[in-house]
Amino acid sequence: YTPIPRPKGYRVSWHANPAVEPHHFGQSHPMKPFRLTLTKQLVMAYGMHHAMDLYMTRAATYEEMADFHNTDYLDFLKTIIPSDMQSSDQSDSLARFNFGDDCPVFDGLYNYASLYAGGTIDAARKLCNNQSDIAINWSGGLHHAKKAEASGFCYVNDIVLGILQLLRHHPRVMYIDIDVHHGDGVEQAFWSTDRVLTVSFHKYDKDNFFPGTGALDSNGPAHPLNPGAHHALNVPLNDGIEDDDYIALFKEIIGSCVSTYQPGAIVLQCGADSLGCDRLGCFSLNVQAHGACVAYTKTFGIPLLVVGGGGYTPRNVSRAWAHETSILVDAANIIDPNIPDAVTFRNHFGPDYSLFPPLSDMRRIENKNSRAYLASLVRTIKEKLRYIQG
Ligand code: TV1
Ligand code: CA
Ligand code: ZN
Repeated sequence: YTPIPRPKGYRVSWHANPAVEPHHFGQSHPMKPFRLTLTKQLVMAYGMHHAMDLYMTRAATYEEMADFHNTDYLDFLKTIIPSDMQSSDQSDSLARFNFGDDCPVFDGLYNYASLYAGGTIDAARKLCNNQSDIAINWSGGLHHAKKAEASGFCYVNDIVLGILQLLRHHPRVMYIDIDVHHGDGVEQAFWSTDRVLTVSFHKYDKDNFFPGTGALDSNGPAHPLNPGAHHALNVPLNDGIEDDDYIALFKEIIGSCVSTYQPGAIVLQCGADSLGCDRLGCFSLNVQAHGACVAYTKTFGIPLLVVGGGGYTPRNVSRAWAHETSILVDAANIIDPNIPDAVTFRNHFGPDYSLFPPLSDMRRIENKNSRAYLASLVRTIKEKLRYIQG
């Protein structure tokens, strides 16, 4: 391969710890940390690691995680072991902290959660110290975790911890979430402050799609004394949204939000379950369209923290995150769309061995988002932005 040169005019940092990758949620559980191994193999086979500063991240400390999480929850997380899942004297705590099928107790759980959280905190600090302009942690992005509760495969909310770091240096931080699920944990953590504007794009079906929150008119507690009122924006979508509509919607909404709010830093959650053919998702996006959102967010030239999130078809998750890494190091136009021969686990990318298989055609889902509906979303969100100041 040819090493990718460093981008001109800005610095990109990569924050990872390989010890995250071997964790197993359990036999049939959809969350597979192995997708991070596949992502890293692609990034290295393309020579992109030469274009970034590489940091081996450390586990977040208990005290760092306690910046957001309750200590009784962290104490439980730290001590619980897999055999406790069957134990009757733990069943109250397991229920209280929402452990179960979605959030199982597996070997090394505390290590796993503190490692991905440490990556996002380190990435945020590099941005704050002006040692990086774009900081990437693909193992983070676990947007559902609450102060004292696991939720939706998420145990520690690394995004909240990263934003808390950024708030030490920036008056306003904007959070963008393109995971197919609603970014409820991040929204809730900051819905009483006007210093964070959260914007989530997601499939919304109150009764039939997790987590069931994130309606267009759900914008945080509307109490007149709440400075955070109106600072949670939601873009609820239906099944089958396609590339051009999604990109246009993303640009319209995010462009307006950035020019109104004037954030000092942006956090972008790149959940790859919004791709077509995802095991849990229901959108019809191709890798290029998912990447176009990352490319557009980068055009603002604002310090950018990029994290992963969902994504349940590992070969496509790694395609998207490798492509997005190439966008962030300004190499998308020079990397080979055919997956290099040297990639470890290359068999996962057959039979096409392409970085851009036609995901939108491989599993047809009827597009239930009419142009009129999408136009009404844009109109309503622009009206909501009138309450927001930069
Ligand atoms: C074990 C084994 C757990 C197989 C969970 C899909 C499984 C799911 C499993 C699953 C599954 C969900 C719910 C229902 C809440 C439950 C990382 C009352 C085939 C950020 C989290 C989705 C998404 C949770 C996380 C959802 C993220 N869907 N098989 N579980 N209950 N949970 O619907 O946003 O991507 O599906
Ligand atoms: Ca989302
Ligand atoms: Zn998701």
